[in-house]
Amino acid sequence: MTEFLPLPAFGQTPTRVMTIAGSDSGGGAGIQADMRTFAMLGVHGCVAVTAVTVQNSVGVKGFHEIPLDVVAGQITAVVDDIGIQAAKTGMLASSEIIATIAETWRGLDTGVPLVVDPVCASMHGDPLLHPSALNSIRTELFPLATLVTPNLDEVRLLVDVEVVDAASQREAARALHALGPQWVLVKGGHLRSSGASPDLLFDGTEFHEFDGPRIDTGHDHGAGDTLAAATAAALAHGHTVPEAVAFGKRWVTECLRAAYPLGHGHGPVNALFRLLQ
Ligand code: PXL
Repeated sequence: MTEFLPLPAFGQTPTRVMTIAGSDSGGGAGIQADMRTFAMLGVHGCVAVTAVTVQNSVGVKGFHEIPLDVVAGQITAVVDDIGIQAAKTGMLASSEIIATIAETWRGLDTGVPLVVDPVCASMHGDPLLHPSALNSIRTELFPLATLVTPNLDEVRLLVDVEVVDAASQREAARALHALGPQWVLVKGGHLRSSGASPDLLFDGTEFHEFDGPRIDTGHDHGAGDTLAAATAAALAHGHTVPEAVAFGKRWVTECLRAAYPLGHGHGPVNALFRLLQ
């Protein structure tokens, strides 16, 4: 990968991006993954923590939700003072937290792009969202989103479409777009039958296809977070959604190539690939 985002000059305030997401004690996914990608791309990452997970490479043992006023307060404090050029959401845990974020975001009226990664479960299948909160993702958050980035499991939960081929991927994109986001990215990385990783982007009119190699690694913890974070960083720099998605996909592909084992379970994608020998 040769082209990255422009870096700030020495001592110059960088572009700012906020992640509204959960903490992963294992350091592989969640806000830790987002901040790593932001740092490696030369943007200043700000954080609104929604929940603290207790997890390692083997699984998520539980999580603690952050009080609603603290979730809202983090977002407002950052936007009011530091200012951001884009934001993304990850693990949101509950319908109350989602409603709080939606209300806060609407009130701030930042006008900046919002990427919603509708995280429902960890790669181990451990829940990161109460099932009752699915509807809040659909009704509260999707209408505010510039881009939503579900994987195929999340597609099934959100719109009850089983994506098995290009036609059902288009059907899923249409159903998701009807929920109100400006753009939908149906990620094909979990299409196990395919040797490729075809992602489909849709704005309600036109389909854009993004082909990339499927990187066969057992270590892909944090891949979805990293894609959404890199895409948000590119949007913050003023790229169009198709350009930003193309960039995010190239970025996560390189992070997947450099993924490493950690602990006894699944290791994380590696946003530090540019530093490696
Ligand atoms: O990769 C999805 C994800 C997001 N956020 C947190 C997580 C995970 C997966 O485990 O733990 C906090």
